Amino acid sequence: MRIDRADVVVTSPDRNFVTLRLETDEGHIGLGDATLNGRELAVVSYLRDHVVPLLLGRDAHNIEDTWQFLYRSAYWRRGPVTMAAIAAVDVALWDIKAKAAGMPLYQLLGGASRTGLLAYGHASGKSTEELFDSVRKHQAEGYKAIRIQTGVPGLKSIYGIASNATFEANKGSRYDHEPAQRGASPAEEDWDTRSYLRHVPTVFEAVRNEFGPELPLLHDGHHRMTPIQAAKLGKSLEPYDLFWLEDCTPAENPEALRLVRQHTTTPLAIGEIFNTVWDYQQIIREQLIDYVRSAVTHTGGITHLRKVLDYASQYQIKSGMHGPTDISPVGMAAAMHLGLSIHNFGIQEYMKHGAKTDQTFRQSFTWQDGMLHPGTQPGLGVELDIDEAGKYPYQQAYLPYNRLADGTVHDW
Ligand code: GCO
Ligand code: MG
Repeated sequence: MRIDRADVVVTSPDRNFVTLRLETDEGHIGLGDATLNGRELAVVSYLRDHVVPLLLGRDAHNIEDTWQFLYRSAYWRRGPVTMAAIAAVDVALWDIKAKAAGMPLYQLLGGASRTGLLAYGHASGKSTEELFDSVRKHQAEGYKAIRIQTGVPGLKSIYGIASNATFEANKGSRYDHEPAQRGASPAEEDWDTRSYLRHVPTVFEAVRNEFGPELPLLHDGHHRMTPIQAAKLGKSLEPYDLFWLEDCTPAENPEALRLVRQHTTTPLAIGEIFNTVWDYQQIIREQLIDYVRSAVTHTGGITHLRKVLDYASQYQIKSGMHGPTDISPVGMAAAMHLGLSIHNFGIQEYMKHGAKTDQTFRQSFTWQDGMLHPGTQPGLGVELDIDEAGKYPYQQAYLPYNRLADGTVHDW
């Protein structure tokens, strides 16, 4: 079975998505997500200009060989652009193989290891009242695990908060449920770590008092702390029994986690901006984390992320795949098939896409009682409506960034 057509589809129903669509001489269509939030067109060019010409005529069945060929022949390895492009090819080929076999993809990955995937959603609020309200709304939607982000006294805006405005299917004017905003330049936000460190434990105390000890709670530090600050936060959150503390320090310095680990038993999750198994080598070997945050989309596809997760399984480290709305429905489906099949599944992040996105990408996953399931359609179970996609041209959009009170740019 040969690849005889490859198209890169850029569409912006509620936000920008980049999708690779492969077609074979036997008429099978495969989809792969290549969306790199805020830098989408770099991956489009990588695919269109450098990868698509190499795919035409290749045997669609040779997934591992195609992966190795694209990775090694480029010479310039790793990095988000390269790995998102390779991921899209990889996932599209898995989609094709599963369709050719007439099976849902998870069957080819070893079959189901569980009946469904526990998923967490994003509750947030500027005040405690707003936050409680948001937690309740998520519970009403079925969520059984919830990420908690709140405003910090003295700060005007903060990551993960305003996105709450569109939790109810795009009613607000925000750019889907995410911090990225359409526009010509990134929004500037303010930041103060000392206020944040003082405030967050009081929020978790209030949430535990209101919602009890059972509910799994998560929190995202979004790379903003120094190692000693992260250690302090992890320690101060111990009484509230977090499911995880995410991205407590910047991901570029894995050694920082040694110091954090020495001080706290709060479980740690990291990796949404990692791209390869080599980014994880040290932190898995030294058991510095508890959850792998990578998305299939940004980590070289199913072929490569499965290698990361197999390695992690030797150390009882579990998956916690990235699933904000900038992972397209195609990327989410890939995550669900992989999560259903592996033994060391932990939790899946799940934010609902907007209505236009759901119309553009027809999906067959199910969401019931706080659990996701990829469905039983052959392949990934996602179809891209090209006419619908054509209605929404690409729009420039940027993630925000932070400055401290004295004007210094800070980690975002
Ligand atoms: C998360 C993430 C996202 C990112 C976004 C960047 O944990 O879901 O931190 O909200 O900020 O995906 O593109
Ligand atoms: Mg995160």
